Amino acid sequence: IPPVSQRTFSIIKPDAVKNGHAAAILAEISKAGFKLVAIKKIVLTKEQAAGFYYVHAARPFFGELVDFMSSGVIYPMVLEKENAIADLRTLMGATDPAKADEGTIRKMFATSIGENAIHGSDAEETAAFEIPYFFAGYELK
Ligand code: DGI
Repeated sequence: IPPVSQRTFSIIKPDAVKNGHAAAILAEISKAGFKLVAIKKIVLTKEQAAGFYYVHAARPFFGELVDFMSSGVIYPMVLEKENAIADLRTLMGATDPAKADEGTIRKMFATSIGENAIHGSDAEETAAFEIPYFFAGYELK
């Protein structure tokens, strides 16, 4: 039975870019067996960041999250491998870097619970919203 490949969506967040960790994070992702399907470099407006994180709109940290995600350059990307969604979550580590396992991207590169270096889709439905939020079909060959 051939492996079934799956796509997930990820972002290298502004703290990681500012701290010079973008290339090292891409290297960890590559080492873990992900194919880089698409990547771009952008700065989000507050409106674009709020739209991306609309599921968190009622949370007390929403304002901080939107300000942070629109505070600088990010690298949105689409990654592909077998079991990509769950495997990227494992590679990322816990939301709070203080609770993240050794060897995870957040343990190595995150700043705090709010500024935690990397985003990864948490389910197939989430990836199905997040990928087209940032990429058109012609960018996903
Ligand atoms: O899927 P995750 O990114 O691991 O975590 P999540 O979906 O629960 O939350 C989305 C983002 O919101 C998270 O990466 C950082 C931010 N966040 C979550 N909990 C807190 C938070 N930010 C602050 N300042 N405080 C929190 O408790």
